[in-house]
Amino acid sequence: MKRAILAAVALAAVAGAAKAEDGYDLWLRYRPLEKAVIARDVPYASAIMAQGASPTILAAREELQRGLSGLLGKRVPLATALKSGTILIGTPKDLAIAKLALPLEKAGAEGYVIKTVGRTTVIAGNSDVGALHGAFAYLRLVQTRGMLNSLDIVSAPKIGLRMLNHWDNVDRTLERGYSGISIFNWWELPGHLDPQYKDYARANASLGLNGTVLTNPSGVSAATSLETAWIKKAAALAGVMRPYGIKVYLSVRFSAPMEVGGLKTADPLDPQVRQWWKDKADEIYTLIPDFGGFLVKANSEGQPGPQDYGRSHADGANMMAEALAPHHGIVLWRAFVYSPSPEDRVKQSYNEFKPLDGKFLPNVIVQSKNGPLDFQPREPFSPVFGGLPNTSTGMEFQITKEYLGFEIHLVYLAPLWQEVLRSDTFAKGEGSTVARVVDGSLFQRPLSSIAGASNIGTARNWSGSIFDQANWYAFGRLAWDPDLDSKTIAEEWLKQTFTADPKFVEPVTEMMLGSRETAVDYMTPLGLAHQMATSHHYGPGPWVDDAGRPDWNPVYYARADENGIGVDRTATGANAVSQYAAPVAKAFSDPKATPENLLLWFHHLPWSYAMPSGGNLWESLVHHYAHGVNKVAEMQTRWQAMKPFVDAERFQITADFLAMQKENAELWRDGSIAYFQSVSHLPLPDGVPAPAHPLSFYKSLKLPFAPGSPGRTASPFALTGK
Ligand code: BDP
Repeated sequence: MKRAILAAVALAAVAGAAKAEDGYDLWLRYRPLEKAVIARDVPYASAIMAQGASPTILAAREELQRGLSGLLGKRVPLATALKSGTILIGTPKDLAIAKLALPLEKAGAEGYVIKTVGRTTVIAGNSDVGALHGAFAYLRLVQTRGMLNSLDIVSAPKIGLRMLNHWDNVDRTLERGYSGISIFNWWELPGHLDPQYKDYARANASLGLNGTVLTNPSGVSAATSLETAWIKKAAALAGVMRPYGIKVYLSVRFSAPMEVGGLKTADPLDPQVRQWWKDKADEIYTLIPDFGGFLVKANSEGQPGPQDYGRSHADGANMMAEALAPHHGIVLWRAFVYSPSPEDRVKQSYNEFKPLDGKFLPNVIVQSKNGPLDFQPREPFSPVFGGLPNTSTGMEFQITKEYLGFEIHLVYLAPLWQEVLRSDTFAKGEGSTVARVVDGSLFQRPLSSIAGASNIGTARNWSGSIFDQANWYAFGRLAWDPDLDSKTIAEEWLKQTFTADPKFVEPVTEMMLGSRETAVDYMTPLGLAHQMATSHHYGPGPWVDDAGRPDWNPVYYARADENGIGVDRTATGANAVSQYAAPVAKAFSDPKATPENLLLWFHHLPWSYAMPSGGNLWESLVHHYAHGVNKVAEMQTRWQAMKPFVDAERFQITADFLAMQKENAELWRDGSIAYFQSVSHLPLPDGVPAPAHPLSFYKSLKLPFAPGSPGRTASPFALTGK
């Protein structure tokens, strides 16, 4: 009995502040540090002196006080005179900072300097927002247990526009959201400002994000939000974001002049239409003087666009750009153009935009998804990156895990994004990485941008799962610096979100880093793509619907038959390789030179193809599925061992989701193997157990809501045939 009590006490001591937490505080938890750490590592933080009184400086001061008071376990006072041990924050507008000769020329408009000067910690920016970013960076250092004795840091964002794209509808449903409904309560706006808006702004500012698109680019929300009443709602949100350096943008529907303006046409060359957009822009800027601009999805998946009038994407984008230019607004024109055609789908975006390179006005950014298909677990980089030297080309990632297990599967996305950003386009020879295209340096573009389709909703923990917060965090950190390493980001996030104890941080970092490859293994190994059921994108396609028709996705994207599997995208097939720069095209044309993890993306190969890594293609494929499931089981075991370090609530949701992920991964493995076996007629490799169910079983796999209904916003509780 006594021993049990002692053990419990010991456990509580290990767990430290592991009180029940619901995840609302994200990585801005500011729980008390150990006394020894404070004494050793956090000097010169006994009071806060802020220079200036702008809303942004006040926000920085408030955050510093909140954060340090929490971390140091006592209220840190504000000071009006500089004393030894004070934190001084501001800009060179203030004499105390100006005379310090800080290296602010390297900090740019939004970056910061953090420097220990004598017994003072100075946090400075060229602008108030820069200072605010510095305050958050300083708090990150304290939370991640950095040594703060002699700081000498300069940091500036490498990419100009760093934004979240909300696919939020005006009725608050989410296109591809798995964390509740939209946090933007349009019904109550502009009358009531939910306190969550400020926390949202704080979280984004802590990462240095500087823009947010409030509405979904697909569907009618993009028209409704241009009505005057809605612009006023957006203006109210802009008011909350402004002190945090975040501009609001709206998605706009190309046909809005008709839907909202009552015009007969939306033809971009029609003078009345052009005037309508100008007037609309003027109206918006009257209400939101620092409005960011428009995000547009046009002529894609049935959305209206300039091609409806025989005009080009450039005609459409430039019309809007002209309307926004006097106000310094930006058009983000999406390159995700998908309309069913006999042509290989992955070629469409490049085919439509390459001929328009150089035809866009300077305030237009063409925003491309990372891959040429659609946010798959793995794709090669889109040839739009590097292919448009005379166009500002922005990156679009998907933070919400539409194709990676929604909020249920633990998949840390930074390795995926890093893989893309580090891919070499060879557009200007070796070293022409996607990151250098996106940050504008490769082609010396005036504008640069990176966007992430948000995973935020009304779930108390914001993202549906605790580990999906890491994807929001990682997106923001990579947006600031696309050269950051996904391991560093994972460690930072874990230390702030849970504990800095290495016994927790090391194993869980490793688990996070492997998690994306694990999902690739059980979903779409070896360069396969889009094996998700057409209706929901969560689990494997059931392959045959109730009417006996095969699900289009697995069939179209795997092209598996008796002879082999994969899509021939070389010169003998769809020739998508020709869209890449010569050295890349050459490598992708040769199965031996194509990375094994993209093999079936570019090649249709016989099942007996000898794999460089050993075995034949069939054996290798089966092995990957099995490996993926085993890895999820390992994640489960590893997480169980972390129980002493995590509060009960956040431990349990993660354990529950991992159990569901394990069950789902088995269905992915068994269903995929059963399907490919049904077309290849090959026996299973030695030692591989037969799938638990016949192929017909997977037909009955359904999610408990109708695809395309508002229910898509809800989580499927389980993908199960039981
Ligand atoms: C697809 C999604 C769809 C989005 C589309 C897009 O399934 O819901 O509207 O992307 O990016 O992946 O516009």
